[in-house]
Amino acid sequence: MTATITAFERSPDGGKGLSRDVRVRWALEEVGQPYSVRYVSFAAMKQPAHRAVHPFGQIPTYEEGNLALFESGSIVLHIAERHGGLLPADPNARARAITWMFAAVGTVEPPILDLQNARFAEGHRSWAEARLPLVRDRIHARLRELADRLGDADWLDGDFSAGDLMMVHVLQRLKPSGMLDEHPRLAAYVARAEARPAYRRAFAAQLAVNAPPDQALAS
Ligand code: GTB
Repeated sequence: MTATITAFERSPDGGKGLSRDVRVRWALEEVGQPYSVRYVSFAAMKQPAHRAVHPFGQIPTYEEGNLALFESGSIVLHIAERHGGLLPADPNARARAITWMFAAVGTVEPPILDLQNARFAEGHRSWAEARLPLVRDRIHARLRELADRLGDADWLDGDFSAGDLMMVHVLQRLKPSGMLDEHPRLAAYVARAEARPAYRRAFAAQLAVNAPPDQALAS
């Protein structure tokens, strides 16, 4: 049964691939499953019909038969558990890959989201500029720890997994800030993941909807 996911009718990032539907598109591409997309406006996201699937009025969602899910991490885990290619068969290795998924959204993503809040939601406050160095320091501390663990390996634990998929998408959010470039191992890790054919298909699919036509054609 073909799953239907939701994505922004027009992503605020203009097609940079930073909205969280890309995690789901990418996972589906990695496991070779087709999907359809229902595009929703900001207004539609807050309507009862969408909130019936996503209580917080956000994207992405995932619907397959009578199953409806929200939360990108949970959706990616569901896809990875039902189709081969994103989780190892060995139970311990599988548990470790899932641990990296949680680490991505629970440990690495929060300080990165804090930077977005500090710059945009709180940017007009008198104290906003003074807070930024603290926010950046916390991100760099996490990135150093992550880079130390990655070391010279290609992926976080053996083969590419759903843990890498989630971690890479979290890290991509830092690209516009230039902060990732200060951690060459992580920049290379993200570039390696972006070179995967499944990622490229997922990126192209969202770009086709979000970018001006000339940019989408050039990609
Ligand atoms: N924890 C949830 C998950 O992982 O699924 C978070 C979902 C979430 O924040 N969704 C965002 C959303 O629906 C879209 S991805 N926001 C609308 C709202 O809350 O009203 C977040 C996002 C937005 C914009 C950019 N961008 O422009 O770069 C990147 C990411």
